Parts: sequence; structure tokens; C-alpha cells
Amino acid sequence: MSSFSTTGDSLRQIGDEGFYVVNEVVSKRLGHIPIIKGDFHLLPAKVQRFVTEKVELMRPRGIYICDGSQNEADEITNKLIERGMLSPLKAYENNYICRTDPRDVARVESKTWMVTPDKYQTVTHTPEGVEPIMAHWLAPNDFSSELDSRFPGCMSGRIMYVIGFSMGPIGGPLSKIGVQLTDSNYVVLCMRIMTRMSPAIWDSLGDADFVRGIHSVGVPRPVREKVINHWPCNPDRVLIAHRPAEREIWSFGSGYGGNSLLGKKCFALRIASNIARDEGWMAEHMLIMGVTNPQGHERFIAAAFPSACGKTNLAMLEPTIPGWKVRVVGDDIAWMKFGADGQLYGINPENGFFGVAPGTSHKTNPMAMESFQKNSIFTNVAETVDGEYYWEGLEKEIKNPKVEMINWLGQKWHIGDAGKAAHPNSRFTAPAAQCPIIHPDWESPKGVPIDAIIFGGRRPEGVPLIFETFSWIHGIFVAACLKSETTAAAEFTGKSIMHDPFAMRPFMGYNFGQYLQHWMDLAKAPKGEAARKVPKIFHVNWFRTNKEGKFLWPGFGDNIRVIDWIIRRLDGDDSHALKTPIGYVPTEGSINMDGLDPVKWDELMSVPKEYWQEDVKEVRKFFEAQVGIDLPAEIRRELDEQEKRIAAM
Ligand code: GTP
Ligand code: SPV
Ligand code: MN
Repeated sequence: MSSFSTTGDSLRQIGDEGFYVVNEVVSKRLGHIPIIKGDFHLLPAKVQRFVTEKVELMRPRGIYICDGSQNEADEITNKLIERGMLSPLKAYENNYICRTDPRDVARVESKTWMVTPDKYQTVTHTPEGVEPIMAHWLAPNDFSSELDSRFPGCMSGRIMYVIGFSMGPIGGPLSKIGVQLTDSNYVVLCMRIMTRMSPAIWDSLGDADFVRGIHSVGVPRPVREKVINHWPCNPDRVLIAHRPAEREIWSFGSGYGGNSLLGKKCFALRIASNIARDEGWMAEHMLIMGVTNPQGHERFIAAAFPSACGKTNLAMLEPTIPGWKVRVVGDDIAWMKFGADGQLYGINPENGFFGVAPGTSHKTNPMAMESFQKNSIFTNVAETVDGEYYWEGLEKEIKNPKVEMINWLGQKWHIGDAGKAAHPNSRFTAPAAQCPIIHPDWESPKGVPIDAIIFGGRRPEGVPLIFETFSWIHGIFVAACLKSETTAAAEFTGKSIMHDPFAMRPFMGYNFGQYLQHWMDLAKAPKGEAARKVPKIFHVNWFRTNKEGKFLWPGFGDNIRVIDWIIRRLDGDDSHALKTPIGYVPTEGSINMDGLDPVKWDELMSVPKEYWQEDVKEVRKFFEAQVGIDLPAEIRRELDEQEKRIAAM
């Protein structure tokens, strides 16, 4: 039973924020806690219990039960404007800009943990002295003490928002419900865009369990340090911890992106991949796109690239060759499950786009630009005196190139000045439904049929524009070898090539060897179900460079030319693929280059023997160091075979 009960309505004003007490909750331990909005009694009993416990732990001065309505968003937005945390971008309708504390600008992989009783549920058996890079393990006891030193009283003087949300269409067979508690109202506004936040989720919860998210910026009142940019955070004390068995997320100290919008990476990838393994499906860092060819036939493709490597751009691609049509289902996360008919189906669990701003322009990604002309939030971009957003990549599109701006650090700035207008990981948060090419089936509860999976990364050297893997298992091997240049999406500085298997390194929710095994097992249908039609797996690289460091491939809208090749392969056209040791590459002339400036085919498509000999050695070391005995034998065999093929080149 809950130790709370509500008392009668009393419209007493509390604090200086213009909030009124609607009713109160009485805690045996804390006495009266005002409910500022919503009715506690309308929450399912298990949600009431969750809220109760956490109120007693974090001791907010009031509780605000969110309903996701426009009125609520307006109320919170106005409050944030008054306080100086948000300001309207006057050139658009209902668009706002926000600058963070410059110490809180990206995910913090080094402070992100999985808490499991057995270490090897989380990490692989790495040799003595080798730090696992896929998932970080925290022992339950250590977690308890980390928690005890952060959460008790962490919401003092602040309001705790209760956000009930659905990942995936409300009530859908692949959808899941979460409840996030947070003391950041900026997070409430972003979660409202990124997830489905509505009282309707309580009805759909039924007997099912929900994922618990506990988030605090970690700055109880009275504050001890000056709050920068009205953005409270506690960078020295950041902790993002997951208890997969309990389906629980604890996030402290950061208000940014994947650290604080708990529905996204924490739930939809790290926790969901655990649920997916238990229930026989997959939760992946993938876009989903529908591509219709000039003959009018549509195929759905999922693609996994590491953070800031082009998912949003590919998902919304505007084809440069005639007759093709692309429509977006999702731009970052895919939940996929094989149906009893043997077909893989995927949904986008999200409701919005949290996209990288720099590099986004009418030239590169017009459909993203159209998506955020209203009802969107921009974080760490620059603002012109005319009330427009600005970031690197908009130089040629800005109305007045001499216009005065405030850069992401709050300083006066003009194009050509030193430094950057926007932080490289600055982002737009926009409702997916506003995208002009959102797929009509993007909210289909059962998902769309996935026929191909693409992996890719930023590979300046050695890796051809496109290759097709030989089989499901070879595809899994190639995905396990995925590497990419580091980007600003996490805390890394400088450019180096890092391993990012399946584009999931920062989001891995359990032992990577078991994850590989899970992928392999998915190819086998349970008794009574149709044989599984596993998607073909491809690898792309939009980022190969010439000796001067210039991209060899124009990318963006021209990537449709590669998708065209992929789709012809799916359709069974065997005439245009050349077998190489790493997979099938296009024969010269088999990619439509009409209307393109000449492309250096050999430089773009070559599979250099020396490069791949080095690569296979490096991958072997990587597997030994990072996967060890957890590496499934079949994947080791793929490595051996690939090594032999390369040696015989
Ligand atoms: P996350 O949201 O972090 O998961 O990133 P993402 O994978 O969705 O990446 P996004 O599409 O936002 O692209 C990131 C950066 O890569 C942007 O600056 C883009 O301009 C750039 N980019 C995307 N596609 C291409 C491409 O085809 N060629 C080149 N050269 N750059 C690209
Ligand atoms: C990523 O880094 O892959 C993102 C942004 O999509 S965040 O949600 O901050 O993780
Ligand atoms: Mn992402």
C-alpha cells in the first residue's frame, strides 16, 4: 500500500513560480507534499508506489503530474522564458532556443553504467588489465553507495515532474511504457516531443510492468554554486546507471540529450535490448526508411551508423535521381521483431527527432529543415538578432551573412569570427509528425517489413562506398567489426578511428558476446512458425577521402544511388556485383552516376589488400581483447575465413 493519501483541494500558492497547490499527498515520513498539478489517485497503484518511494528519497517541494497537453507545455515554456532558460526564436512559430552550461553538452560514456549482480552479464571476459569498452559494469554495492551519495534530498526546493510515456504507438504490441521522474522542466518539454506523453498510457499499462526512470540535475536548493546560463547541472557528479533486471534507470547531474531524456538511449536501447533478449526481438541504434523505386515498389531498410554519422540524413534523404521516393519511419532507434510469417517488422519507438544541427541545411537535409520550422527546441546553436537559428553549414542560406549573432557560448559573433557559432553536438528537438516525408505507416503498431540492414561508419581510408555481406552470419561479423572516426556526440576529443560494433558501443545493455549470439539465434524460427527471412546485410561508407582529405563521394541526396544498387540486389539482380574478400562490391557502371560530377570510381570502390590485411589483424586483436571467450565460434570462423580470402587476393 502507498503511504500517501491526498487531501482536499486548496488553491494555495507556493513558491515564487506562480504554482498553486491542487491537492496534497501525505507521506508518513515527510508529511504534506503538495501536488501542483494532476491527480495522484488517477495513477495506477504501482506508479503511485514508485512516485511515493522516490519522493521520500529525493524530497522535492512539490509534485507535478504531466499530461502532455499543449496547455501544460505552454505553461512550462512561459515559466522557462521568465526564468531565462528558454527564449523564443521570433522568426518562427513556437520555436525556442536554449544554451546549456558549457560543461554539459553531450553524452558521457565514461560515467554510464550497467548494474548487474554478475559482472559478466554486462561485460565480456577481457584479459587481465584490459578495460572493456562495450558496456561499463558497476557492482550493486558500489552502485548503492554512489546512489546514496547523490539522490537523498537531491530535489530539495525543486518540483518533481512525473512523466508517463509510451515508446512506440500507445497500446501497440511492440510498444513499452515508462515513467520518468525529473526535476528539469526543459526535460519535460523535450520528452513531450520525443515520446508519446499522455494519460492514455495509464489505461494501456494494465498488468504490464513499466520502465522506471529517475532523473535529477543534481542541484538541490539552496544552490551552492552559481548556476550558469540558468542551466542547473552537476558535471563532477554525473552518473547514468541502469539496473536491467529491475528495468530501472538512475541519471544524475546532466540535463543534456541521451543523459536526461531517459526514453531514448537509456530505455529504448540499453534497457530495451535486455527486454528484447528476454522476449526474442531486437532494440537497435538504427533509422528506418521506406524507399520507393521508379516502378512504384516500396522496400523498408534499417541502417545503423554510430552517433553523428548520418542516420537522420539518410532517413530523410531527398533523392537526386528521378523517380525515387524516400519516406522516414524513424531516424535513430528501431525495435524489430520477426513475425510468425518469418518477416522482420520494425517500429520507431520515438515520437520526435533529436538531431545534430551543424551540417543540416536546405542543401543537405531539406526535410529535417522543414520539420523544425515550428514547435521545436534548439539547444546550443547560435541565434541571430533577427530571431533565427544559425549553425555551421548555413553560411550559404542565411538571409544576411553580416548579421550579428549570439553564439552558443552567449557571446556576440559574426560569420568569419574565431570560434564556432554552434557547439558541434548542438541539436534540434522536433516532432516527427512535422516531417513532410514522414511515412504514412510510421505509427503502425505492428511495424513495417524490413528487408535490408545497412551498417556504416566514418572510414576515411580503405573501405569501399558499399559492399554486400555474404550471409546473415557474415553480416553479423561485419557489424561486429564496425569502426568509425570519433564525433562530438560523446565526450571524445580529436579524431581517431574507434571500434563501434553495431553502432551500439555506447548503448550496449549486456554482454556483447551474448548480444552476437542473440542476433545469430534470431535467424532460427521457433517450432510452428514460418522459416525466417533474414534481411540482407550491407556496409556503406560515405566518408572515404582522397589524399587531400576531401570526401570522394558527394553523399546526402546522392546516397540514393547506393540505395538503388542495394534494392536491385534485394530484387535478385545478380549481374552487377563483384565478389571480393570482404563482400560483393558494385561492378563499374552499375551505380547510376547520371548528372554527377565525375567520381573517382577506383579510389571510391577499391579493396586494398594491404589495408585489409592490417585490418583483419587488428580485428583479431580487438576480438581477443574485447570479446575473448564470449565470441561465438561461428563469428571466429567468419574472421578466419575472411583472413584466408584476403591472403589469397
Ligand atoms: P545521432 O543523432 O548522433 O545518432 O547522429 P546521426 O547518425 O543521425 O547523424 P546525422 O544524420 O545527424 O549526421 C551527422 C553529421 O554527418 C552531420 O553534420 C551531417 O551533415 C553529416 N553527414 C550526414 N550524412 C552525410 C553524408 O552522406 N556525407 C557527408 N560527407 N556527411 C554527412
Ligand atoms: C546519439 O548520440 O547517438 C544521439 C544523441 O542520438 S543522444 O540522444 O544525446 O544520445
Ligand atoms: Mn543516435
